[in-house]
Amino acid sequence: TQQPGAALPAAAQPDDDLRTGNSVEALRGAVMAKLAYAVGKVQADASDRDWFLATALAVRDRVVQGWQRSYHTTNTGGTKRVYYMSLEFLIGRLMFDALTNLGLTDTMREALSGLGVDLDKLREVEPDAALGNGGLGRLAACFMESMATLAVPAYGYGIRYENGLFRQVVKDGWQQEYPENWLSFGNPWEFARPEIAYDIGFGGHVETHQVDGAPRYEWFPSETVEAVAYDTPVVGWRGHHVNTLRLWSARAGDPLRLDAFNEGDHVGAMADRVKAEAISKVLYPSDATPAGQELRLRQEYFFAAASLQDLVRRHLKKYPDLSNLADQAAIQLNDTHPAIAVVELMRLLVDLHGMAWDDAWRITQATFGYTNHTLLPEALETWPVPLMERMLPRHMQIIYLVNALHLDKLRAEGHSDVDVMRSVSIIAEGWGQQRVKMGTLAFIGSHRINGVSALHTDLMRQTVFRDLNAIYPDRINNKTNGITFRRWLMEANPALTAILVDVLGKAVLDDPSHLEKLAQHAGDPALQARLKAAKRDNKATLGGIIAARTGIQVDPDAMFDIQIKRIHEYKRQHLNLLETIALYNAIRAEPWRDWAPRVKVFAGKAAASYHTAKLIIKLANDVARVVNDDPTVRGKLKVVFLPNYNVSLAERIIPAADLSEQISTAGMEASGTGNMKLALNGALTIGTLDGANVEIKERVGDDNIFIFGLTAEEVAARHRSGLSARETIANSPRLAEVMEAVSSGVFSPDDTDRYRDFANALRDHDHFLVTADFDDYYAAQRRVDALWRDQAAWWRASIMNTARVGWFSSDRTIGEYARDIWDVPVRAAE
Ligand code: HBZ
Repeated sequence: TQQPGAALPAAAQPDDDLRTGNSVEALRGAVMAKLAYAVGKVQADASDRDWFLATALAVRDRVVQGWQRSYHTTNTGGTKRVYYMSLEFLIGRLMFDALTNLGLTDTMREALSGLGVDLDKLREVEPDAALGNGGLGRLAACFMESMATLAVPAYGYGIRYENGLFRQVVKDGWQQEYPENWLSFGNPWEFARPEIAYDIGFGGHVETHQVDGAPRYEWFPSETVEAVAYDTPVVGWRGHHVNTLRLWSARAGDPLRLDAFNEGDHVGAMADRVKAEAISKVLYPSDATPAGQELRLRQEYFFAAASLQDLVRRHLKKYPDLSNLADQAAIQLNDTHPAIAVVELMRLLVDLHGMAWDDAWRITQATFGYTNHTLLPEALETWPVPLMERMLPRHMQIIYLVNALHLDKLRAEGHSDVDVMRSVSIIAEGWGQQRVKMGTLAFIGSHRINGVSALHTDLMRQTVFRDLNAIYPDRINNKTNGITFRRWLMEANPALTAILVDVLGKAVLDDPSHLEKLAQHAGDPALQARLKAAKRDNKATLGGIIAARTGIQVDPDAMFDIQIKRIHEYKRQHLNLLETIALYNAIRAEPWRDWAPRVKVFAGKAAASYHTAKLIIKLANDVARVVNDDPTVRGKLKVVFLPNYNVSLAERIIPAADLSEQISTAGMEASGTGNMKLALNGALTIGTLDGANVEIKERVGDDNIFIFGLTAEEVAARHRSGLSARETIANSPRLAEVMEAVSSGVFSPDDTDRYRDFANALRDHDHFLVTADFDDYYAAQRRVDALWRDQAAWWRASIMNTARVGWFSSDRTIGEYARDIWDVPVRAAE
């Protein structure tokens, strides 16, 4: 007799298993099987996209094993779960995340090459899932990966937008927006869960009845939309733990019910269907400005309500009631977009589960945490009370009651100052219309409120939440942002990663604190040479992309000076452009001098309705055309605007950067996270003392960063002083010359008035203090030039940056959230 399994043919041995085996042969067999049976193609006819699907599905099988294991462990362990609620998850491509974290990248590359297929070509075929705008959405994606890495049992909750962020095309220098349908060829990572669906109500009326002498409220919505779950597994580093990103798709309610509603009116029924399903059709492309419209509020309530029903159902499968909800669930609100969840949970607890108000409020506060991502007054969400009353009548009642009890309590505690009461009230009066302040609601409904960098958190305490902070001094805390090193170092920059492993050992992959040891080698010429060669390769690759997309040829030996982020006046791409023009003028005046050759690269999207931001893109392209066509500055200065910036393009640009532009008006960038990615990859920062730049400076040291400009305090003082920009310009001949050139049409000969108003706005208002910071910025850039000319010193500084920014790992950030906000354990580092 044989041992069980001993007689199995080789193909069925564990490591050759088509579902789970991780050998080259097993992976190759798995991909071939997927191509045949899931994609339905024969090898000879398979396109790159077919191969990508087959490969992704084979990889997914390997993720699913861990997924089921993690689910089982969490479920039987009774551990508290974290729910990260976010209207945005800017996840990008997922194949290399999964391969990297499962340790299968090289094996898969070999398996495919045996089939004549190039894994790195397939990588480019995967659609870039852009279910977010910028920093806030990308942070949510990094956090999902870190929560899986740290084995925090977590769900991400969001919306499965059919259309992610628009695709940017630059035509004649102007941005044009095109729809991005990332799902059109199918999504191999997601699992549709049509059986997990919840009714979400809108509109209608509220009825009151007496139950045991107390009023009970019942909401009768006039419209119902179904939220259907789609699950994507999120695998952590080394595949130990796998979490779920659950995105909701809107589906019109039961068609029979619709028909009844419409009395055989087929056309009307279809119109209702379209209205219902519009909820998950498109991501609002606004960034740092509130979206405003009614559809946006419908999106917010839709996903908040579906997520709460989902987590309440999960809780009640295990426990008799919701009294211990806060011990089992921590809900994090990613900005105020999901803040209506505070009210919805109160409604579920009080109206549907009969809980006493005070108990419900205690549980709600203990369950929620709120992260603020901006202080810009124009970006703080408020909703008109009449709109809320119409769309969510019961919620509006609850908001009024929450507010009344909150203000009563303060009065009872002796607060009476009218301005204070006004500022801490959830309802804003004014302009003849009441509005609901979502930030105040989120604050009142949470036990912890956090900012995303030390400076931002301090400013929160001093400005938007000053009065609330005085009343609840322990609620606001700081959680400086972080980035996942798996994507932003290992996947994006394998050449640098290989050098780091060689010098520091493999442990650096598990624990970024090992990076610090690199500092000892900062002056080592051999290490500098290796890093420089790796960077040069990355720059040559980016140069190829630049040539393919713009036709501009760049020299990989020039300094790559990079500003990549959403286009916004507070981020001051125009400051960079004015300096570019000044430099251009200076080179033309003295072309014989030893200029440090530079390539200035800009990339980023402007909100479709943000006129000035789109004009800044046009200016970048106008300046690029003039500079790149001028033989006098050839070999010394090039300017590039790379279209359609997204996560995948960032993965190519960041490893090729020498200089990182982080030049926002101090006090306005809450944190920034691109600053961290660029420094980790060895770029030196030129920046203001804003957001996390302050903390980067503290870590890399003053000698290894170029700081310039007004501080946040000086910015506030300057705004109070009313100092005029015209005077500032008049006092700077260099700036005056640049302003005159832009204003008079030197860069827009086809339309000499194009930048007239733009320049005049800088002269008259300059809210973002571009003119005030100009001279100091120009001087800082000349210090950059000087350091670049001393390559040994430059590379020493570059190494110090990589060595000292390990702290900005999102594993560290998530560890802090887990400890200080969620009260959940994390897996210890290996
Ligand atoms: O969040 C960004 C901050 O500007 C940035 O400094 C920070 O690093 C990052 C992560 O904390 N904020 C955003 O990205 N905000 C938005 O994208 C946004 C989206 C929709 C809105 C408002 C803001 O309605």
